[in-house]
Amino acid sequence: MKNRSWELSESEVTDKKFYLDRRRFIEGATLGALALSPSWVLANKSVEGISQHTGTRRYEPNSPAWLNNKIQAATQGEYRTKEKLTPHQYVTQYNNFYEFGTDKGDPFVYSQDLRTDPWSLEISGEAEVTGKFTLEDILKPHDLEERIYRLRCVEAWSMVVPWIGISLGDLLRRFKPTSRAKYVRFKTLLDPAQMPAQGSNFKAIDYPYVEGLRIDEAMNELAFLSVGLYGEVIPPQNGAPLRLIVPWKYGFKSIKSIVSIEFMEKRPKTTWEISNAREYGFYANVNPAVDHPRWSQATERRLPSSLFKPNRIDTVMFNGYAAQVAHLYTDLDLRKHY
Ligand SMILES: Nc1nc2c(c(=O)[nH]1)N[C@H]1C(S)=C(S)[C@@H](COP(=O)(O)O)O[C@H]1N2
Ligand SMILES: [Mo]
Repeated sequence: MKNRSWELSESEVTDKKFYLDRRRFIEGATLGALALSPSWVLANKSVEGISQHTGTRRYEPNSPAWLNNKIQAATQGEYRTKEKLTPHQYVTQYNNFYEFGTDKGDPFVYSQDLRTDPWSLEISGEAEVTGKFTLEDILKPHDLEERIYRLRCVEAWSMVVPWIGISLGDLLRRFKPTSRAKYVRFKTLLDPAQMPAQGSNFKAIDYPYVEGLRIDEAMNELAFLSVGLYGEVIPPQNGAPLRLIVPWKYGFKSIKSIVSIEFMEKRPKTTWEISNAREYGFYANVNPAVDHPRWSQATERRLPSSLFKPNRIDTVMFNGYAAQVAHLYTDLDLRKHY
């Protein structure tokens, strides 16, 4: 294979058997670094869910057979990194999914009953083909591939995750976007009965969660839709059954549990921009030279990270994907368009 610019360091075996062996190993251990108490407690939830937090019980996907089969048939894609994978337990128990609470452990505890089958995706706006499609219709023509990407949160932590899914551009082209399609808007499911924080009186952000990309960003080779991770169906806390992955941008662009994709002429307003435009821009490209008003972006904590082993590394422009995406921004002042 060609020497790829995103292959930054040490090699690691990544086949599925390895995942499963590793999984068995990490499940035996507890995850001391994670806070075990949710930010709020749901009146109608038993404490039973909390016991999952000890890491002894694995997520049992109730996903349909066709999807499990597709995931099992996924091939190794060419987008990889030689960096160490972030352990499964961190990837699936240290999450941002505000619909289920704002503590990192909340999504794992409160999302397990999310109904992901049946699931439908509405395609609308500036395209020749629009309508409501089942997840199966969406995925049917595509073979799944595994891509190992870095995920860099604006909170200055990062992970390395083996996702399984499809190229976003390959999917979008099927709907034949018109020449007026300059942007793409994505929306997360709005369902307070299933996503308890959406019904709270003290919402951290507006719902449904909305994200967007410029059409050329959406068509970039790196933009990805994930339906799996670590060789299995993606668990709810990571955005089941379908979530976006935009590895050169801060994690908040990688919207979870998508129910709508709309081709638009005008730039959509996105959730974090609406909540605080000074702190979160539309572009949100990973950029060590442009600090967030409340914290530096020059370095990041690569998980697992602890007080004694912070594992702090330098943040790289475009999260290490400049060769693939820098050309998208040659006309843009990235200080102004953060
Ligand atoms: N719908 C929705 N999508 C979301 C979020 C969210 O709160 N709601 N959080 C974002 C943020 S801030 C990050 S860092 C990533 C985290 O993805 P992970 O939990 O799979 O690591 O999801 C993003 N997608
Ligand atoms: Mo984030």
